[in-house]
Amino acid sequence: PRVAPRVLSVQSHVVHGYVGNRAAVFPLQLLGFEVDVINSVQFSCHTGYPKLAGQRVSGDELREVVEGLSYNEALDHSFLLTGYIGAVSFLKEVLYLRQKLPETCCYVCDPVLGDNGHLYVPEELVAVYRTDVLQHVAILTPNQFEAELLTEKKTTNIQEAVQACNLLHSKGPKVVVLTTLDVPDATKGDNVAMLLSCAGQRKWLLRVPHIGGGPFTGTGDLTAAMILAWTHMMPDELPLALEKAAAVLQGVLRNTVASSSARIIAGKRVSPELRLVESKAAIESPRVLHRCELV
Ligand code: PLP
Ligand code: PXL
Repeated sequence: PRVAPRVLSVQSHVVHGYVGNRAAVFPLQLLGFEVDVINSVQFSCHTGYPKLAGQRVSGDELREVVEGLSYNEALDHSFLLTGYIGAVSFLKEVLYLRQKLPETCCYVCDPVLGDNGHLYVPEELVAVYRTDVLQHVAILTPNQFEAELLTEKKTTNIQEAVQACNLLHSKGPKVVVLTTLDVPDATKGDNVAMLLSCAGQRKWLLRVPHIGGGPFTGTGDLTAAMILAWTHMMPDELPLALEKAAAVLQGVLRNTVASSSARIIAGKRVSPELRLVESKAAIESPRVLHRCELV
């Protein structure tokens, strides 16, 4: 039997709902990955709910866990996956962890900084990603706003997005996926666009219909996990891997809006949680309805 690829996932834990590790771990396991899990926070719910409650893990506490894994010879993963990280001290310890993992370990980094022009981490994290993290990353999955922050350039059309990817490649990552590209020549109406870029190659644009009822939370985390999974399963067909990853998202979101809608909690609108468990089939066997095109 083939040995399952091993992923070390460092992300948020929420008790209720599906963001961070709660959005990434179950789908990766369904697809046959052995997932070890480090929780960077434990919150009751994601930050879009009216009350934020729970604990954050400090950089020192992360190091303690890493030293334990190292001593116990448990740092043998083929993938490191990181998502939302809220403090520079924690991000620096992630780099220490990276350095303790095998050199061949593929670092898949979702540089969670913000969305739609709005930062949701301290601003000093941006420079740390740019100068210290990118050089260690194999696969980078920024949304458009994160790519703009990392490149210090605005993106207003597909051509500028292509240039942003090339600039990001020059800092380390061999594969860059812009997980959102909200420019008119890419979306062409009410669609969601993504751009796949392998260093030195032509880019692929994927356009899928926008599914209303959101904005959803956890979609970026699920997207990064599915890009890890499908690029691993089809390394010679990366456009198809992106199509599969996007098809998972579309299947999950269709199931989500079919069975739930936004609620008002303590006067605040909260979008429905991703219906991951009910979407088992869509995760295992995504139906590709939309294909990439070369740009
Ligand atoms: N990712 C993909 C592939 C989508 O199709 C969608 C919505 O259609 C989203 C993410 C989430 O979009 P939003 O949360 O902005 O509504
Ligand atoms: O989906 C990113 C994310 C990660 N972790 C926590 C969050 C969110 C989004 O709201 O609240 C704790």
